[in-house]
Amino acid sequence: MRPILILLFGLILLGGCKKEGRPVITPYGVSITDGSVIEGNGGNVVIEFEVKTDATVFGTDKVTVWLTTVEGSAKSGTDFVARNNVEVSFAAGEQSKKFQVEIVEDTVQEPNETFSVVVNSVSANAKIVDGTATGTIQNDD
Ligand SMILES: [Ca+2]
Ligand SMILES: [Ca+2]
Repeated sequence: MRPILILLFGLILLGGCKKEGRPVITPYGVSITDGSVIEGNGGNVVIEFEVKTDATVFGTDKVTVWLTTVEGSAKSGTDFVARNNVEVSFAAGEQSKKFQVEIVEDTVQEPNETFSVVVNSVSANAKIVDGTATGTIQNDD
């Protein structure tokens, strides 16, 4: 019986040491920041959103975020290209990722238009801190 107890005690100690080495206490907080772009009249215009974790991803951790575009005054198909449940992952050492949405350029005079990017879900080791970003398409016609 005694060796088993010693083994258990050792494992608990080992576990404690491992935890002390962690600079981060999960869950990681995930947020997404607003984006804006001048519409353009052709070519390949994209609007960029920054997806961030509140701490650099540590060790063997991997943080995964799923993002979807939501129409506002800007409509999918005519103003931007919809993205649905797109996976963005953070590996060790990462804290910031770009999420791009393609813009549909035109030469039509119209007001500035907006749509949203929302965080649908995150991996079990993360939580949503700010899960909605506004994307603004600035008219240039
Ligand atoms: Ca334009
Ligand atoms: Ca326009």
